[in-house]
Amino acid sequence: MLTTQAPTPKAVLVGVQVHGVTDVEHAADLAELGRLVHTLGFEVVATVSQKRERLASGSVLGKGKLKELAAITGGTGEIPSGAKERSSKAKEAWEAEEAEEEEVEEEEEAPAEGEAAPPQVRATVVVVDHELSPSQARNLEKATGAQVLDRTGVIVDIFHRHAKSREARMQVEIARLVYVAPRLREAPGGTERQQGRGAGESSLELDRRKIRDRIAELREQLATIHADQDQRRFARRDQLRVALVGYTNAGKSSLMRALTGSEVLVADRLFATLDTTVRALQPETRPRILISDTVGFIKKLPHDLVASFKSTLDEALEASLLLLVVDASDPTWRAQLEVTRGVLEEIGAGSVPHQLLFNKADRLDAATRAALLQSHPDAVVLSAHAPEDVTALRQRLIDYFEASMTEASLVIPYAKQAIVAQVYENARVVSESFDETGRTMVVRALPGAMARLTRLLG
Ligand SMILES: Nc1nc2c(ncn2[C@@H]2O[C@H](COP(=O)(O)OP(=O)(O)OP(=O)(O)O)[C@@H](O)[C@H]2O)c(=O)[nH]1
Ligand SMILES: [Mg+2]
Repeated sequence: MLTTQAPTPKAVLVGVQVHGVTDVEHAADLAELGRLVHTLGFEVVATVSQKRERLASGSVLGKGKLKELAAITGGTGEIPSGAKERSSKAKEAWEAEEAEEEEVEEEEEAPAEGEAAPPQVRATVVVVDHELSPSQARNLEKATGAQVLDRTGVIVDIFHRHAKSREARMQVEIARLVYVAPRLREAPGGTERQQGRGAGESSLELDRRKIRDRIAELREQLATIHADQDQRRFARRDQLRVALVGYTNAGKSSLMRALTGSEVLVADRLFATLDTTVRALQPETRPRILISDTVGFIKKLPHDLVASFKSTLDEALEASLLLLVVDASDPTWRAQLEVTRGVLEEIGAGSVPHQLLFNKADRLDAATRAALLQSHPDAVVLSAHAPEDVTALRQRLIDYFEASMTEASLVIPYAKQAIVAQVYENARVVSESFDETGRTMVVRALPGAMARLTRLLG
C-alpha cells in the first residue's frame, strides 16, 4: 500500500503515444494521469513519453527511452537477461521490438538520454499510463529500481482510499484483489510456509487460492447487502427519480448539494464520490423528486471496477431521467462525454432518457456558451454555483415529470383510506372531494405508479 508520508514521494509519468492517438489526446491523457497521481499524494517530477507503433511487450518503452527513465529513477535501465528469457515467445517479441525501435520516430520532450536528473528530484515511483502485464511491471521495476504502478493500479488505489461505506469498501477490495492476484510473486523464503498448503501447491498458489476464497466471501456478503437494497428499491419504484452521472470532477456532487441541500462531499479531486446518495429535491415537491449522486467515470476505467460498482450504479440507473453532467470548462469535455456515454452503455443504461448539463459555465466566456447552446440546442448550460441556474434546473425537473404524468380520478372507499397515504407519496393530488361512496381524488402520477394505485383500488 502506498502512503503519503512526508517527504512527498516523487513520481515520473510514462506514456506511449501509440499509433492513432493524436498529440492533443496524448497530452490530455498524461495530464489526467498527473491529476490521478496527485490525488494519491505524489509529486510529479518528470514525464517520459515516446511515440511507438504499439507498446513494447517487454517493458512498454524502447531501449533508449528506458535508459532515459532509469536516469530519473537512478536505475540501471537494463532488464536482466533472465527476465527477457522467461519464455522463448516473449523473447522473440522482445527482440523484434528491439529491431523495430530504431525505425520509430521518438519524441524528445523529456530530458535527453544521459542527462540524469539531479538526486533531489530522483523519482521513486514510476506511473505508466497503460495497463501493464505483470511481467512488464516486473521488468520496469528491475530496470528503474523504482516502484511501478500502472493506470489501473492508481485508480484502484484512489478508490481504496476514498471508499467510505461498507459496501463501497467491499467492492473496492474485490477490485484490488482481482488486480493483485495475477501480480503476486513467489515470496523469498516462501517455500518455508508449508501450512495450509495442498499437495503440490506452491506458496504462490496458496496465496492465490486465499485471494479467490476471500473474493468469494466478499461476493457473498455483498449479495446479502444487495438483497436488502433491492427491497428498499422496490419500495421506491414508483417515485420520481433522477440520477446525476458523468465524468469524475464534472460537478455532480456540487449539483447534488445545490438541488437537495445535502452535505455530500464536494472536492477538487478525482473520485471524491464513491457511494450513491439519494436525497429529495428541495424545496420538496409533491410527489417528491429523488436525486442520486453517483461515482464518476474516467477513461480506461478498469473493467472490474465498473463491474463492482455496477450494483451501486444500478440503484441510480433505475431513475427515469439521467442528468449527464459535463465540465464544459475542461478542454477535453468531448472525450469525457464520449467515455461517459460508453460506460453508461456498458452498464446497460444507454437507453435511459437523459438531459445533458454543461456545468461550470461561470468559467466560460459568452461566445463559448452561445456556441455550446447552438451545437447542443437541448442541453442546459449552467453553473452549480449560480443559485438562479439551480432554480431553473429544479423547475425543468418538475416540468419533465409533469409532462410524463397521466391524470386520473380515483375513488377511494372509506374502507380503504389507508391508500390515501400512498397516493400522496406517489402522485400529485390536483383536487379532492367527498361524498357517500368515499373520497374522490383527481391525481397526476407516472404511468407505472398510476397503474399500481388503480390496482390497489380494484
Ligand atoms: N467554477 C465552478 N466550479 C465548479 C462547479 N461545479 C463544481 N465545481 C468544482 O469542481 C470540483 C469538483 O466538483 P464535485 O461536485 O466534487 O465533482 P463530482 O462530479 O462530484 O466529482 P467526483 O465525485 O470526483 O466524481 C470542485 O472543486 C467544485 O467546487 C461550477 O459550476 N463552477
Ligand atoms: Mg462527487
